[in-house]
This record gives sequence, C-alpha cells and structure tokens, in this order.
Amino acid sequence: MHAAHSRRAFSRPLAGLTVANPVTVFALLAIAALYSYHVVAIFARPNWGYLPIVAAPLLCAALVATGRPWMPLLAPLMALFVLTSPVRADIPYNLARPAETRYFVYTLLLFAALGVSVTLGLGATVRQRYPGLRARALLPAAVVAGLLLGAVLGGVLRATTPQSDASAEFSAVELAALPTFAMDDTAYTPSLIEVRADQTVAIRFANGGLLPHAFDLDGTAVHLRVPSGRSGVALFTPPAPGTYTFYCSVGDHRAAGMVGVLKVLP
Ligand SMILES: [Cu+2]
Repeated sequence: MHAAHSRRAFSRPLAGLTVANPVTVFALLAIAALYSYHVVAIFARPNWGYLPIVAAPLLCAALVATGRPWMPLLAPLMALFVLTSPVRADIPYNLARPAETRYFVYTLLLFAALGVSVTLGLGATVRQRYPGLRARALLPAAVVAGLLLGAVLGGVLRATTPQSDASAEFSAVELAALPTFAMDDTAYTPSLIEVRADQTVAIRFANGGLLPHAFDLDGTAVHLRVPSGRSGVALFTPPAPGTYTFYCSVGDHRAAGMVGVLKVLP
C-alpha cells in the first residue's frame, strides 16, 4: 500500500508528460536559439540586455520538460513576455524589409516559434487536465494553429506599430549623403535639428547603441524605429515654424533623456 502510493507519487509528474510537451520544449528552445543568434549575428558584441530573453525560454523549457502540471502554461507566458518587451521594436522593422533576408527569415522563424509555444503550451495543459484526449492526433492541428497564430501576431504587430522609414526611397549614394544623427543608449547626437519650414526634411538615424531606438515627432506622421546596429530615414514636411520636441518612444528612453529639439525656421 505504502509502496504503491510512493510509486504513484513518483510517476505523477511523468504522467503529465504528454506528446505536446516535447514540441512545446522545442519551440521554447527555438526562441532561445533565435535570440542567441540575434545577439551573435546582429550585435556581434556582448549585450546583457538580451540575457533574460535568452535565459527565460531556457528556464521555461526545463520546467515544461519536467512534465509537472501547469508548467506548459509557461510557454504562452513566455511568448507574451517576448511580445511586450522593448526588443519587439525590431520586429516591424525586419518584417518591412524582406530584401534583408537574414533578418527577415529570423523574424519569421521567431513568430513561428512564438505561435507554436502558445498553442502547444495551452494544448499540453488541457491534455494534462483531460488525459482521455487523443493528443497524438491533435498535435499536427495544434502546430498548424500555432504557425497561423504566429503569422497573425506578426501581421498585427506590423500593422499596429507605426513605422515611417523612408530608406527605400534613396539610393545607397544618396543615403550616405544625408545628414546623419546618431542614436545611442540613450541620447541623440546631435540633439538639435534646425530646418526651414518650406523644405522637406530627410535625416538618417544610425543606431549605434545596444537597444532599439525611435524618432517620434508628435503632430506629424514621423515614427521611425531603428534596431541596434541599423539605420533608418525620417522624411517629413516640417510643421509650422516654432520649436518642437522629438523623442524616443521605446521603453522609458524618453524619461531617461532621449529627447531633442526640432527648430522650424520661417
Ligand atoms: Cu531609445
């Protein structure tokens, strides 16, 4: 009696290890691998800001792999964490540039992994509650639903994040000739832009920091987001003569002093 009880207690976590769990673990490992790739290939230098976003999916994968009840819910929570962290600022930028294949494919794979983490994590949790479900038969449907969800999430993020980069309207030579402002963690250099009211403004912003940054100018349609190590072009007609504040809308950068002044001369 006592032996049977301890055997049941011992095997209980493993009994919760359904066929959906290994796929959920795989999706979480894929998120960690993609962000590791991002750090190595894009930053090519240590970026500790990405440590939680690499470590968290690894930890979640380990916990889901234990097969303990409710642990698969960590997978959709992980996806939520990624989608609400400041690094999401890179996503619309990359999705808008299919020609930059490396970043574009990386972002597509990231959304595939995020979507599958959500549906499989939820699916594994339901399966743990209702062991009678035929998980093996439902697995392909859950994976396909995850890929679709990833596509929808990517589309929604792309559509709801304003991005007004005009780089595509300039040749490489023209881009190099544009006035270039530096974005760092967390300031613009220079932080004063002087323009004439009757002239269209084209400014290139080069992000040399480790964080994503933005150039936002209220009252205009200018909302430029620039990932670390990349650049973008703000192209706009100046507002009426006067003095305006521009700022970075990523995270708390504006409060941290990432602001500048736009002077529009008559
Ligand atoms: Cu910023």
